[in-house]
Amino acid sequence: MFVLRRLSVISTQYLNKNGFPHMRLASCWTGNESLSEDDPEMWALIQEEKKRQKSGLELIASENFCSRAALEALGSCLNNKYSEGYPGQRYYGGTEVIDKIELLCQKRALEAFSLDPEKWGVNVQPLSGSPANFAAYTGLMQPHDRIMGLDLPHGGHLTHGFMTESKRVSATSVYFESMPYRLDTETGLIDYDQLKKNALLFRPKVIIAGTSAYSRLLDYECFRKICDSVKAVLMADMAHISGLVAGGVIPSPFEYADIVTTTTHKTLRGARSGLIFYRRGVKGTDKAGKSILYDFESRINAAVFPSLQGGPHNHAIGAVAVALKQACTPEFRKYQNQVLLNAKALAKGLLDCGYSLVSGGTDTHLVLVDLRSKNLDGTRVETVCNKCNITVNKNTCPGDKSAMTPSGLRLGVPALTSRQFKEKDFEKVVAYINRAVEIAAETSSKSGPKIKDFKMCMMNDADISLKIQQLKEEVCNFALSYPMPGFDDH
Ligand code: DSN
Repeated sequence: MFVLRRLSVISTQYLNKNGFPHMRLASCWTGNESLSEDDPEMWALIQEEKKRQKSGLELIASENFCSRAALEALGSCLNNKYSEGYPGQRYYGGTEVIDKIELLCQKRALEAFSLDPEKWGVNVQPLSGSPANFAAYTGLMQPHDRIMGLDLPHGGHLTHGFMTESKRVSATSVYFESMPYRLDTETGLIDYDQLKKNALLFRPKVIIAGTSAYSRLLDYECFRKICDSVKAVLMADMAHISGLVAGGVIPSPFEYADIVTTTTHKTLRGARSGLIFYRRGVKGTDKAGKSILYDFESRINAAVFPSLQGGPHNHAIGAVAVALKQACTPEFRKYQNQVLLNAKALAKGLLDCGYSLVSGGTDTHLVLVDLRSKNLDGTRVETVCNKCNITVNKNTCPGDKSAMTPSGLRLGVPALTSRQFKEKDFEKVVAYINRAVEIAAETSSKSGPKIKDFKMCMMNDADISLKIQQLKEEVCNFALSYPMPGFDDH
């Protein structure tokens, strides 16, 4: 009776159509049923997504396939534990093991980037990249302090302060005063001279060296000099490239930055989470020869908890620790080398087919295709690609006016490299993309000016539908012939 009364008070979702509790709940729910038994609907959706991932070409630059080992930790009992606070100073009991896990994750994070624990510390609790960035800003600045980041339409990230003429879009621009820096539209490279001039006028407290759609290496030394000229903190957001940095195949921001943030699931190939690294220890000496210490540690930690977050996601922290161990292996370095080779092969293949790339090529894991020379836009090409099992994203290119129909297509190689793709395989990938672009061009020539017309034409024109179907089947067979990490084969 008690169970019945409690249930009727709590929610009618536990009652069947006659108003009685479901049999399982009325008896004793053990919670031990498998997903397929307990929730066949969700199980089927997960199978559907698995199939989509396996049978497609995943070219979203920020995505990757996490290892089986990290996924195991992610789906573990660590999910069950609250542990507000930090190792040794928690607000909950029963955190002895969680403390060990968080400390292990911290240790591995420092090792993965070859950092001396006397000079660097790390907070492993941010839930992802955007929360990590906002926590870092909150720790470093007071409301309305000034910040400079690469403008979103020029390859920056929302959290780097994006705002439009009429709207402060990102919370970074709402709570802080943001001034963007941009690319030189001729070269497609960051305009450091203009950044320097504007920084001298704007006097920001923080300058962000970070990107989400930029295919070239950042000049961290130059950022450092600019920061020093205005006494700004240099914060590197290495979310996209942190795997390449850990693999030692591109320059590291740690030599020059004060704070470094990252996600853990892009090139780094871990579970979805975020990290904030901060300098600690001795910063310098004062006139009397006394040591001046960095104060980032307490500010960053307080910003993450208790200022912005509650209980850490211990299952994610455990899974990130697994991925960080993997990031210290020779195989990981080899993987990151292959990422660079594949990106170069992709860029070359596209250039050979007559595509324009912003900045003309790549030094990293991604390329940004400018479709204006093909009289197309990213939205139309993304739509066709999606129908053909090629997953890409539309992206703004410098000079674009609309974010809804931008002229660029961002393509990244980390996920397919995790499926053992090599340069030769990317030649085929280019051929498939090129066919999708040709279908988009044909559809565009046959349809009206609106995206709605384009989509209607894709569906209703028999010739185009057939071409899409043929390409989809070929792509599907091609993709299925490669292994997929972390998946059971059923
Ligand atoms: N969503 C990520 C990206 O695609 O770059 C950044 O948050």
